[in-house]
Amino acid sequence: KKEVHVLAFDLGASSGRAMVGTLDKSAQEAPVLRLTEVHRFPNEPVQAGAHLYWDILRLLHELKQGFRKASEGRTIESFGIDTWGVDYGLLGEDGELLGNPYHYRDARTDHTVEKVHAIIGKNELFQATGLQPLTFNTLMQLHAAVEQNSVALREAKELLFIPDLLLYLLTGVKQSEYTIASTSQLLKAGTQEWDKELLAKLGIPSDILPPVVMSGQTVGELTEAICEELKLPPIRAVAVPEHDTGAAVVSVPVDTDEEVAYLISGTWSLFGTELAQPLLDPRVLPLGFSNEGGMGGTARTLKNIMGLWLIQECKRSWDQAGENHSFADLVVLADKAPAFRSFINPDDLLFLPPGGMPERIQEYCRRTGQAVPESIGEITRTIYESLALQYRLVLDRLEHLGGIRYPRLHMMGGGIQNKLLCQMTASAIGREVWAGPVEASSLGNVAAQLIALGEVKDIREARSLIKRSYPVDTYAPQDQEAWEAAYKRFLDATGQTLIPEE
Ligand code: ADP
Ligand code: LRH
Repeated sequence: KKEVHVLAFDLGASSGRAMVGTLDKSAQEAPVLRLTEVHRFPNEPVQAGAHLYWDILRLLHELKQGFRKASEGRTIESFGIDTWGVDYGLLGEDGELLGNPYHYRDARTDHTVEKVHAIIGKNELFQATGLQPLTFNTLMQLHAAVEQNSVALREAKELLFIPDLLLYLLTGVKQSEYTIASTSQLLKAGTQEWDKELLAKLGIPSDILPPVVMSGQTVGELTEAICEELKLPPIRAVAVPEHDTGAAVVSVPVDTDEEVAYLISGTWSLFGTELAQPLLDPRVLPLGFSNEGGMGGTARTLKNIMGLWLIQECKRSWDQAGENHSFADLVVLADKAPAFRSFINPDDLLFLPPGGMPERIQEYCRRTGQAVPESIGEITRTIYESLALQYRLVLDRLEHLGGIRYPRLHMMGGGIQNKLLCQMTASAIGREVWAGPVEASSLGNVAAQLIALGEVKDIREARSLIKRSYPVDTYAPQDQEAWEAAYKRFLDATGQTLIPEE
């Protein structure tokens, strides 16, 4: 066949999408990859009573529309699903879903980290799991469920992470793909083994955890009932890197052995590198880096930065107030606003939950004695500059840990459509930014399927293919003195230092 088509579902917070990846082998020199968006749909959480939930069955419905549209005029060889990390659904004895999965921004884990640390010390937990103690990790969610005496957890026979839950609803297969499992904080650091002793100490049942599967292999196919409903032939399901960030890291457009610094820019900004082994050095915990698992068993050593969530939430508030601006318009307004007036620490937990974001940003500036941004342009500029400067701090910390200097930064994901932020980042870090690809998670998802189908040899070859098919945009640093001065003011205003005091 000259063309091979696979289907990648990528469920981000800003939207879900069904993308057909086509490997075109007709080119004379070497094959190229094309992505075609066949379906995009909202993936909004739903507040019901006191809690925030996934709208999981609506998403199953949207995936079915994706299958239909993708199959118009082409044969789909396989499919794979990636989503954000940590969230899960519980199945009962009969394999039915026990209620709606919670969304990780739900408030029920607000005080769980301290409770967990009272049982297992901070350093011990980090050494065991390699992950930062983020309020929303599956471990924290499950401990909160234990404490709150959750009926669903008491009744649960199985736990499936969201992409595996959707895969189960489509194929009947129950598994846990490694990269998504690695976001849970339930695995022993750098391994594919559930840490049963640790879970027992926290009262979390480990017999509900399914077998861990490595990505890049076929794991099942669409059920007969779904094939009949959609009038489709059986399509095979591939375990792709089911964590969106894990999938994005597969598509870093570098096909040499050099160590790269990447920044996946979407709802979150994930800043880090890929290593053969997790970094469990005691210096790592205070610097904020986690070690998640990568395709092929690598360690994705990275830091979660609050990211474009801050903009999404401001936009939502302004839209509700009738001040409608597209993401592109917001960039224009920020560009016109005065530079370096006030800064926020984007990672302040004040900014984690949804709602009232412009006011919370103003409150932060007021509380830290800075000028309070008033207009939409001023607020967005504060966010973009603060993100760029936070990236600088995290890069400095990563280089401090590893004792190396990265020649450039690879920015990837939907956020690189914001050229102002790419430029600000290059200026803040004082070196080049190479931006691309935009649909990084979908490309990683597609690449893993092509590997499973035997069309692409390995990750290295997949990265070459992506590099060839999606050239990057480069940004050179500008106004270095002004950005250096701004960095010092940013650290002061946000009370941060290269090595934080405990
Ligand atoms: P997710 O993590 O939800 O998958 P994406 O990778 O799709 O996120 O990135 C979405 C973000 O990209 C939006 O929140 C927005 O800030 C940014 N973005 C998308 N399109 C544009 C644009 N045209 N101009 C500026 N920013 C954009
Ligand atoms: C990015 C992401 C990130 C997780 C967060 C919950 O979409 O998957 O890597 O930490 O969402």
